[in-house]
Amino acid sequence: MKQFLSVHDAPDLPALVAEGLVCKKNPFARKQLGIDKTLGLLFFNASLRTRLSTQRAAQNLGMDVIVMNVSQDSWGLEMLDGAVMDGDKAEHVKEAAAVVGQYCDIIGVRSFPGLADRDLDYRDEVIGQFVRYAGVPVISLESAIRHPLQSLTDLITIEEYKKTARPKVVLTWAPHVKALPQAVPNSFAEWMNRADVDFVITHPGGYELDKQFAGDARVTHNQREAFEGADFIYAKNWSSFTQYGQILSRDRNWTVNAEKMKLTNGAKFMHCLPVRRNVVVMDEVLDSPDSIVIQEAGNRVWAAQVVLKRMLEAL
Ligand code: AN0
Ligand code: CP
Repeated sequence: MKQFLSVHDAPDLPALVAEGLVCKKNPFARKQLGIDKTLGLLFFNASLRTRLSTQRAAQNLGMDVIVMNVSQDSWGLEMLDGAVMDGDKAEHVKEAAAVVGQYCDIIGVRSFPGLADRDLDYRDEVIGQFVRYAGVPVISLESAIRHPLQSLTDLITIEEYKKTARPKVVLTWAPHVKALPQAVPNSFAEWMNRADVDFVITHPGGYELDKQFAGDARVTHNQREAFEGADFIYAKNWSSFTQYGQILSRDRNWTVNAEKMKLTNGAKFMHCLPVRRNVVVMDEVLDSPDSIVIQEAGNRVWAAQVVLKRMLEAL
């Protein structure tokens, strides 16, 4: 594997998921693979799970890890090629990415969208510029429009917990107080559309995802209908794609609660975290045995480890 930016870098999904579960069974089996190799993790935005699970995965493979909070601790980076740099940005990504590539064998980058300019965000240029200029393999730690390590984790988790060969998986929009990216639902849809699952998306009108991610997935504005017979409920808030970056609804009728979970086929509740309790989902669901959010977050290690393993094997 030369890069991990989207599902397109993972053509053999069932094999990748199975290999992730092998890592989980025997985390230290390939402890020699990463000896004398260094992973660099660059964060333009906050993180708990991605930051720690990816470090843990690298350690399991014997790698060294260096981490930087780019926005706080480094120079302001200009992303635009050809820019006249007479503003507040001290360094161009062309040098910065290439320099980090001198120190690291693999680089991970997290960078959220601005949610102001859709065309700009959907060019996904921060991660793109690192891929262009780093000279080493790049892993997306969540870009402006995708979160592939989360989606691989989610697929591993569904594989672990499914009770039928082809489970019904429902992505439901849920309310939130802040405008959030579409990266997690975009990626989740992109991965579920390629997995062997019965995939349904439910959201209020105006929250349609970009067609390149939603594909031909069934979409309904009726959340209760979507929940009927579901094996997995995957909740997430996102801001509007069509009215870009806007909050169109704060309707708490979309909050996931125990009464709605009763409509399902004993579904497991999933969320990528961080989650706002009693806004996105009620305590009664999150604290019930049906919630697998902690196990899901735990699986972030195995998604990162299988990706790092494949990259190390290809160095
Ligand atoms: C981020 C998002 O929605 O993309 C990160 C999720 C992994 N969430 C928040 O900012 C709350
Ligand atoms: N799910 C996830 O990516 O969490 P963090 O933002 O804490 O890394």
